Amino acid sequence: MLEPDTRLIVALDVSPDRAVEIAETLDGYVDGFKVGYEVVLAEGAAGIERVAEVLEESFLLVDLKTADIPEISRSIVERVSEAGANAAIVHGFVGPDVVEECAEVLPVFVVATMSHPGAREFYDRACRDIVKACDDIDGVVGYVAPATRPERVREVRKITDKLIASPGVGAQGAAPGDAVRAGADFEIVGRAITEAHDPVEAAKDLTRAMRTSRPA
Ligand code: 3DU
Repeated sequence: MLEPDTRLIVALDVSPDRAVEIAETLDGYVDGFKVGYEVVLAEGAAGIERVAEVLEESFLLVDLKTADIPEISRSIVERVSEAGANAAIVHGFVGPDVVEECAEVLPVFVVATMSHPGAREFYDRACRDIVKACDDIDGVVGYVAPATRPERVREVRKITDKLIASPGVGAQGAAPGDAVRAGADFEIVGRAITEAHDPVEAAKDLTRAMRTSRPA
């Protein structure tokens, strides 16, 4: 289910109606879709359910970047799981106890560090320790590491065999294939697809670019 093929995950940071429309159109063309606060704040868990219902082939990753105490984080992931998600994204900086609780419920991608410039201030310093602390946890299927800074993807790749999903392609400046070449399994792309004149063509162009990229 979470196996990389096209290597593309589409971030649906759009209205629930638009998310459903894009998910229906691109189901099977891309490995997965990611929904987060944009959909959940509009319609609650029902927004996740609507996207999950139209997917037959691609997986659904829910990104609430959960970062609360273990019990609350677990209950968030339980709701996400009930709504039909195949995996959830949980922050790594909160510690392995939080990650472990969540990973008992649903496969988890742990944020190892982030794509924006401010992540250099604090998150990057914790990146290696986060991966080392979470790598033996059953249910941790992978990490989120930034396409904008492929050296961080390489750092994570060196210490784990688990999946790496990398956001930051397109709108945030990384080129398609940068993160895959550094060792990522998936690239997460939002606005470069959702704001494209033709999202289907944009997704196809990106999958072609990623297919030609091979890990260094
Ligand atoms: O910049 P884009 O429109 O391609 O969207 C990137 C998505 O990935 C968006 O949903 C954002 O919340 C998520 N993300 C990052 O951009 C950076 C991270 O470090 C982690 C998640």
